[in-house]
Amino acid sequence: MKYTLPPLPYPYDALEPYIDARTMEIHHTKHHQTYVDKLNAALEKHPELFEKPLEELLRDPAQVPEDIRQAVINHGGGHYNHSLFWMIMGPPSTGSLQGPEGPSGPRMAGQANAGGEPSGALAQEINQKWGSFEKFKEQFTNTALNIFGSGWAWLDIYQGKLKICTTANQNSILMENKKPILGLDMWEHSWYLLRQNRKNEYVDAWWNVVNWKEVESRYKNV
Ligand code: MN3
Repeated sequence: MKYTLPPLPYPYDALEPYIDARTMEIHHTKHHQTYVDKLNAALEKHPELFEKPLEELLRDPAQVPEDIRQAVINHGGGHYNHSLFWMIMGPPSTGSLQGPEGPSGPRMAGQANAGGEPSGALAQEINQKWGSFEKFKEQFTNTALNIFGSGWAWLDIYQGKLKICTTANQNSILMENKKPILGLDMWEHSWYLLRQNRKNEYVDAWWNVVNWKEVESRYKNV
């Protein structure tokens, strides 16, 4: 089956004012769509690969024929990374979000309370490993800002433990046997329209839209 662009689980303006609607729309309908299209175009040369889960191809790209291997790494990785990225964000718990019935209406299920801090077992492991959530946040932020060129910062699980790591381009961390639970897109298209060169503002703002409930559920389902 051909890959298709997954719909965003919230409207384009839902992450305002931290990530603007125009950036979200272009990022989703142009950038992500292009990864989907180019992944499909590559796999059409070896259609039997449509039957395999994308995770499997990304975990072990050696099984992908050489003529499309790099295209699958780039565009399959791009599709996988962005699909995760949309899910681990959500409307901030303070800000302009309103429920479907207006300011006094209920928030949409599963869409509230982004930002803040994780809870439960994930919070415990973060505190154990980094000392506090603030220290974790600082290290993740520094790691993201130190990426040279385009790439991603990740909170992942490797050999049963939480780690912070980065990948270049659209490389998937599945290739390194790591499981991503939180990812931050550090390609310029993620912030340039709103913030130009001020990528530190983008990272600071992004923490307000992290959907920790989703990250926690990925942490539990390892
Ligand atoms: Mn992107």
